[in-house]
Amino acid sequence: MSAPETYYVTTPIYYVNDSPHIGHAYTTLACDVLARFMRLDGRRVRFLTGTDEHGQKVEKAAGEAGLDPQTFTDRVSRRFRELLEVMDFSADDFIRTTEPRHVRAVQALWRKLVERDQIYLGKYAGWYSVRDESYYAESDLVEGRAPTGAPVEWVEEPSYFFRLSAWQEPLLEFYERHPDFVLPQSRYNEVVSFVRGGLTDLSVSRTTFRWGIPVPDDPDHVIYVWLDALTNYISALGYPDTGSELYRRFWPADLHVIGKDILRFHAVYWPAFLLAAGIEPPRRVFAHGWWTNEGQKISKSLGNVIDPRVLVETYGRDQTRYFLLREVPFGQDGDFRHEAMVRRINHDLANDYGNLAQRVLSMIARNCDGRVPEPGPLAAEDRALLDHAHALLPALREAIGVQALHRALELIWELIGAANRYVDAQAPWALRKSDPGRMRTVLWTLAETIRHVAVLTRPFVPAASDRLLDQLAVPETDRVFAALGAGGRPLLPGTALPHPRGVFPRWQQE
Ligand code: ME8
Repeated sequence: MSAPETYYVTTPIYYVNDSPHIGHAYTTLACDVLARFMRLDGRRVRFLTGTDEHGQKVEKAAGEAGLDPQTFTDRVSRRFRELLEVMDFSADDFIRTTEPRHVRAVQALWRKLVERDQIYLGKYAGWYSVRDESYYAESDLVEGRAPTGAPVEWVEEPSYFFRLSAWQEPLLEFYERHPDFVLPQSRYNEVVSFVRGGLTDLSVSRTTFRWGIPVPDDPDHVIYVWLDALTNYISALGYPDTGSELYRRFWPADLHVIGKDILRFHAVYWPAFLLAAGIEPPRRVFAHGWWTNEGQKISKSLGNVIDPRVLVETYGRDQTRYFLLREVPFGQDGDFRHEAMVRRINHDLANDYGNLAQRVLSMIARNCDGRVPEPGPLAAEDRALLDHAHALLPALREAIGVQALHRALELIWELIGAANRYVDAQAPWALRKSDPGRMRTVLWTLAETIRHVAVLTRPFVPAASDRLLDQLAVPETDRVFAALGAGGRPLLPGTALPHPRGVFPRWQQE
């Protein structure tokens, strides 16, 4: 047998100056669904997340909390790690930029860049925003502020520079050869036009604060936080040990998922650093949109930050996961609204999906002695529904391949809709007396369809899907995509089923 295909997916590493909120949960959720999907599809997956702990912003936040930076970052980083459990995230590794493995990797990358004459010592004079951890040209400023609205300060200091300007042409060629390097397409266009506009060398060290990784052989300087942070994607694979098993297997990454705010760093600087160091760039960067809260920008100062923990306590974990990925096409901005959440919970989950399963399983419990019924010959309608179920996986692979997570859910719900129409049309309850053999065929067809749905919803709503698969007595080893489709492992007639219980409660106003 050939080795399984691999899949390496990463989240941004989150700043520890803030506690985790809906935006962080959203990015990691998308990666979690992709990672789970690929694992179920038989791929060997590496799913990385972590925290970005250096820089002036974190140094400042620690000072405000009256703590030294290491104690402060230990504390906040833990909250991001806890988020994994809160949201049922299946990350394989959690990297912190204060870990020795990361510091070693960043310094090695720096040395490699120096060795290849990609870094030189110069003088930096210009505008810097601590909030954005970013430098701005005079021409970037809008009414004396960064284009993001962040305040900027004039900075003059000796600095090392990365020869970014030399990478304009190679980057443009790279984008041309990889037209899906950045998705959505509109973001790709933004990146290309930014690079076409010209690149200037990038200041990659600072002397005005200490909380960072020292420049090798010149410890007055610390390494620019973005060069430090981006390197996490390879330090977690063991870089500079490029012969390590992890590195060989998983680099280049299949996908970096990020918010649109940090596109330039991932789609311009990062591939430039890598090309300059002779390392292959990642295969894709997907930039998703931003969430607002009931129409308002989410910000600490407005006091409207949404804590994922509260969402999970209020609405349920699978419900929150479903809502975030279904409500908004992945890549576009979204607005969090309580009403929309309740509608999704009650319509999509409780009515469409939950009721379908509950109705079918209760009929089987009552009329088939609580066992998987034995089907007779299949009618055209039965075949049509099963064909639809069998065709779903290839359609999902296509949607997931371009990170169209909302589309994947739509496709699954199209099958759920077809199954609901089929129950109504076949009316198995009416067949109980008139044609019990036909009733058994209909119920078997439905149970098989629900099995497909439950396996395919596992990446999105893992706990509820598994409760449903428990009720269908599907063994753990069969809860994978290889068990689906025409050549799969259908439900075995006669298998005893546990007593059915609803898996998606309705949301009730207290
Ligand atoms: O930028 N809606 O970290 P960060 C959707 N450390 N997503 C949101 C969001 C919102 N309202 N707010 C934040 C950093 N995000 C760097 C990254 S990577 C090498 C270094 C998400 O803590 C979104 O994914 O500011 C965004 O890119 C990320 O949080 C920013 O996290």
